[in-house]
Amino acid sequence: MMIVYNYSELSKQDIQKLVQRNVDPANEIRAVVEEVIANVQQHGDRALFDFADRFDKVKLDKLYLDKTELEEIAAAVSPAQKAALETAYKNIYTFHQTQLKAEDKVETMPGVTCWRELRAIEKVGLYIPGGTAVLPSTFLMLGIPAKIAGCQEIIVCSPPQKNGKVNAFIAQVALMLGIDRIFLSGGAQAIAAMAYGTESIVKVDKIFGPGNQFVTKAKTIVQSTTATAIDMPAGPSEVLVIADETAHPKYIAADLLAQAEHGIDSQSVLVCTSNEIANKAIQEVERQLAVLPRAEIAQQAIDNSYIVVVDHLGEAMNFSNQYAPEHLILATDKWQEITGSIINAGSVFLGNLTPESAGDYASGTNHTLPTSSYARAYSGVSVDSFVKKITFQHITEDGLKNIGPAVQTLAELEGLHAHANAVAVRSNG
Ligand code: HSO
Ligand code: ZN
Repeated sequence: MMIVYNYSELSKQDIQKLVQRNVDPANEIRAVVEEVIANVQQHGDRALFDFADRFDKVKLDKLYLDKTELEEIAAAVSPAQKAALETAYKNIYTFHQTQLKAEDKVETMPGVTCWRELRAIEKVGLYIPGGTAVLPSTFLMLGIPAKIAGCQEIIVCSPPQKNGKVNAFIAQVALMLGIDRIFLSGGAQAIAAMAYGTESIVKVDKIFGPGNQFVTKAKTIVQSTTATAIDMPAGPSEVLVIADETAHPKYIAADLLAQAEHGIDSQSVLVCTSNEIANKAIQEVERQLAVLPRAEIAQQAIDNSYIVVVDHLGEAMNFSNQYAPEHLILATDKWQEITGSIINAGSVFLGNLTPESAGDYASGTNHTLPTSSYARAYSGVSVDSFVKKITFQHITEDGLKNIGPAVQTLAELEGLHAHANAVAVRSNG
């Protein structure tokens, strides 16, 4: 059951406590993960076979599925399912494609030109989880921007099912993306394999993708022990719904539950402008929850969730900015009046007809987003996440005359004479 708080009765400390989540650094997880990483570093592919046996309960004779095998597996996807995946693919592609923009060159002084150019990260690793819910949509959300960016090598790891294969939808997405190999490895071992490389898995430059606590811990460890970057530290998924009297309790409840069914540690927060809305939403949550196939999971997440009653939408926004939600739903017809005051959020859903599910799957935006209040400083995954922006500059003879004196003076005031010389030798012929 969701606890209801009254915003006006909450102290600063109460709010701080309410918005805090997943602060436990899970050090017992670190020990397990470090051992897995060491094992993969030492034994490479052999360790991956052993872990598949131990954790995924499958004896693999080969570490990957090739194109022919993926085609065989994907044959089980129905035409309607394929069409839905294609709609999602098209919208995500269309939205992300516009992110690849060249920047203008800037002449900062006559003869001194600076600019930035994009270069794709050469080798990226995508981790597609296979836990309680297999998420082919996550594969689309990572694979499409990687393709648009032009990454040369895209390594994909996903845990094998008991039959030593991946789910048909994952296979289908691989084919749509033109990826013809999926490595059958999951958990921390897959992250270690992509960070250090094994006989058959190439060491990548950046690792993407959500996962359980072991996967997330492995990502944070390899980030500091190798030169491998990660997309972001992704925690359990969360939503914050802001609702006023123009909202529909039925819709609010459905959105809260869509989040809750992700996992027992998911969080759904409702911030609403009256006790009446809160009570109606609670009733609706109970009604809808009762018939959900994943009710057991959703119930636990709902128990870990809460409602804050505020006096007005400004106050709601204030709380939301402190929470910095991964997903923010503005369940109000007055959404246009408050979007300007959003400071911290991963992805925002405007009005009563825009469910988070649309963005989770098919509207076009990315669903790989900062959780656990990382939205204060991080953005969600986009084409930007798969490129580097390299700065360039060119100086002409005139330019050197213009900029030279300032550079020499600055070099001398820092006591770095070789720096000054690098200008002087060019200026004095
Ligand atoms: N809400 C999840 C994404 C997802 N939902 C995948 C359904 N499938 C994190 O943004
Ligand atoms: Zn979702």
